[in-house]
Amino acid sequence: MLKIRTLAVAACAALSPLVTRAAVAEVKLTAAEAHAFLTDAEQELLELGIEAERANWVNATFITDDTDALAARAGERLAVAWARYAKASRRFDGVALSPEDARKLEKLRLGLVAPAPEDPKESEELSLLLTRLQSTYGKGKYTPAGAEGGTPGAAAGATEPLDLTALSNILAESRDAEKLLDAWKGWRTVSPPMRADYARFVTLSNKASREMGFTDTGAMWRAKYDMPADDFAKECDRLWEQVKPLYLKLHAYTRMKLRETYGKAAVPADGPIPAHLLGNMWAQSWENVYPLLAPKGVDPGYDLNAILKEKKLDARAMVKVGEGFFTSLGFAPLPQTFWERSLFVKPKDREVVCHASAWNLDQVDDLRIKMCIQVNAEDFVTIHHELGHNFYQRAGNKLPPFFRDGANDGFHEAIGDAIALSITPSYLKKLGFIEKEPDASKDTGLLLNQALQKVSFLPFGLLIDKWRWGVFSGQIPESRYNAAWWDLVRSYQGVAAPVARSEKDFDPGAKYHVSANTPYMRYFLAHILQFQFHRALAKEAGCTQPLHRCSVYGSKAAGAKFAKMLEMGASKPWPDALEALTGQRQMDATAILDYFAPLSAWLDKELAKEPVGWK
Ligand code: X8Z
Ligand code: ZN
Repeated sequence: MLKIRTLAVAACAALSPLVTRAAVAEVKLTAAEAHAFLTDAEQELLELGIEAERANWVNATFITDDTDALAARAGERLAVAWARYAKASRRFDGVALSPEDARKLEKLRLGLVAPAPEDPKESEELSLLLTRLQSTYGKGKYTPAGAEGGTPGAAAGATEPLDLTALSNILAESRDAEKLLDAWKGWRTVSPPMRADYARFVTLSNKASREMGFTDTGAMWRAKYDMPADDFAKECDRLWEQVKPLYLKLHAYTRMKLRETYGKAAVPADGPIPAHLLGNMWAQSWENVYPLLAPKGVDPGYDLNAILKEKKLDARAMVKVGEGFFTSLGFAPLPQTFWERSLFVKPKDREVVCHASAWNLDQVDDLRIKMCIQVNAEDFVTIHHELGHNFYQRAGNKLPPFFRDGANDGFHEAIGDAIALSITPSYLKKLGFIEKEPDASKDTGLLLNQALQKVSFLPFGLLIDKWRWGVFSGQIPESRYNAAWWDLVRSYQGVAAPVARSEKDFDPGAKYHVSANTPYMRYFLAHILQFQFHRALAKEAGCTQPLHRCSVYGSKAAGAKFAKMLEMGASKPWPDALEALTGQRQMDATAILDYFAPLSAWLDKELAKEPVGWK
């Protein structure tokens, strides 16, 4: 899966002389030797990476103590070898390399999300911790008190322990504040046991990062963006400042409408919004409360959730529709093995990691997704998201292994989302899902729904790694893990925990990417980039309508331009890739602001008497 860079390293005998800096200190190394070293590194890391991915796939689709152990072992072998190669590469500092080899060297030094410490005991411990954290999340369940005989307000009627999918469905569908609260609190009973593991993981991961020459793991993560690490942090803040006014308006409108539903005691006029009322387990996107917010008279009058069910689409059929979008742009269909080996539906007989992911197991054509698909609009969009990863993976599969990646990780997350922005009424009509396109007077409803998916996400996308960067740097000590989390949620999202939290809780661990150690700023970037991509694709497809009405379905011209960027993989700095598609060399929030401009003007009118922001 994507988060683990899938190249690998072997601890081979041939390598060991290179590892000993002192042994070669006097020898003047050449560009040819660096080239040979990189070729070896790529090959060995590729092999170990594939091995680790196979173990990870089996582990994520069949969680047991045994598959945990196998995945941890394979992950350790990869991380240890990678760290050894990365350190050995220091001997080529100062050697003039070809641009391609210089970039490969950088990928080698920055490629790992979780580097291994030199001490073998510690690298083993770190790998076990990483696997255990992810599996604890994957197996997480909560049995409501009501199921054992009746606490009022608990998820009544449940007789079985509820997993994340079931609890998330309650958050999405129920309008009973007590039931919502029970599901919200219930999922957060899964994460306190992760707290000690997480703290130990932070210590070991930082140790390894320091051995690699970084001040801490957060600094290593920030260094991956073809610019100095500090500049990257500033770049994220700059983008946030661009979109913040739009977010504040959406927040104020949402709070006003939720107040009408749940009352002003529950939703104060000028305070943060309680986290359990926003339709999502982490309040990270709010489209599930659209029905409570739908403006009268400007609602488009169709519901994709209902349509997918009426049409009796199953999980596989939904994926087929997603594939159809990509092939309409000129991309080759997915290989037969994709259909045979993917996991589309949650198996009943075993534990799996349901969080959606896309894989390329052999780094060539063994593409798969793993997803517990439900027939609803949210998962329909997520399918396009995952397929975006797969088509990007395949587009770069002829590049040298170090370059088989996204231009940056935000690009990888933005590809499928950019395609999903083309799921417009005109496209749904082409699919035969609706008979008639709603006229332009209904655009406000469509845009509001879209904003509840995309704009609501922005501060959440930003704050997860603000928290982790603080944790890795030590600015957030273990004694403040939870308090610091809620400070960030309140300050960026204007959202508050619905009940008191304490340091006995570990609410960050209730989010997949924290337990699975997947960096998160990529999603913030993706929510900016996908609109830049969409704007460029729409232009290429000749769309002259407002951006939100443009669908690039069937446009071979847009597909060809898109493919040009995808085929570059990580071979060039990301501004080059961005330029190939958009003509721009900067990440730029004007595209998302253009897209939502009509909604923004409408919100101004709706909010004439409403406070904006929170105390
Ligand atoms: O994790 C994902 C994808 C897999 S790469 C389903 N996303 C983030 C999340 O669920 O928190 C997509 C949007 C944000
Ligand atoms: Zn993704």
